[in-house]
Amino acid sequence: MNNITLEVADQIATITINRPKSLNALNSETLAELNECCAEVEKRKDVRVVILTGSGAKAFVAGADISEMVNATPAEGRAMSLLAMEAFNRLENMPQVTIAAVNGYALGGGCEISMCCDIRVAAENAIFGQPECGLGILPGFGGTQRLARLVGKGRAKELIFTCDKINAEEAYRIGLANKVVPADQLMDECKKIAAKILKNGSYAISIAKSVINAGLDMDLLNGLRMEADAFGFTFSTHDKKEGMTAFLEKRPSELTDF
Ligand code: DAK
Repeated sequence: MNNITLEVADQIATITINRPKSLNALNSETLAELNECCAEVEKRKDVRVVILTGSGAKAFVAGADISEMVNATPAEGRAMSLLAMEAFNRLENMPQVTIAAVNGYALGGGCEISMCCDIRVAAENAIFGQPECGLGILPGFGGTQRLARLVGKGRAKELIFTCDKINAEEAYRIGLANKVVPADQLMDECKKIAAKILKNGSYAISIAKSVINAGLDMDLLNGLRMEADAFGFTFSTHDKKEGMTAFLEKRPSELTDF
């Protein structure tokens, strides 16, 4: 792969978007590679948490690649959209927990890709924004939908209509970032969060993730019914028996399902 690197250690996969000269802008090749990389990682049982980041000290992802889009035809735009949709949906629905380590600019498609992750940890120098309306387009990698679901309709509209860029603290205040840390502590902090997640049942977490994601598109009653079905299902797992038995026997549990 030319634009994506993958490292796996201690059950954590780190996926790095690696085009620092273009501030990690997403061109078609990068989107295709990201899709391929996520497809590989989602099958790996030795990976339980994924950290997504950008290379260099300046940018997470500065958006879709404007130099590729400037002369694209509607058909090329559509092809790019389908490619991105596949990659972004795959990232959002991986069985593993995904953490975006936002190490600088997260603009346009960069903000949108961070929102496909389960958790966003921002470095103090992170800048978020949806500047598409200033380019004569609108957020097209899910920004109009995912941003509104994360921060509410009013704030999403304000960000999209004004094209304001907001810093990490503001992103934290409105619920776009889960946490803000000094830049040099970003990866350590993500790994600390990963370590907490790894102590818990990965299979139960993956089912909880799927129920949360699907439930956000349902009415409450149907979401609760889905939760009840999934909850019942966990009573069939090794981890449920082990987790509860270990508690009653006052010993640490060994949760191994995934
Ligand atoms: N695309 C291509 N190149 C980019 C880029 C981008 N998004 N962002 C930065 N670069 C390149 C710059 O052109 C420059 O290249 P050289 O001139 O060195 O060759 C290099 O990265 C360094 O950038 P700057 O010189 O501009 O660095 P500064 O520190 O001065 O400014 C900045 C940093 C992040 C504020 C600035 O680069 C910037 O404003 N970048 C553009 C941010 C932006 O507007 N992002 C949103 C892109 S639109 C679609 C769905 C969705 C989308 C597209 C299609 N379909 C459904 C088909 C999404 C669209 C977007 O994300």
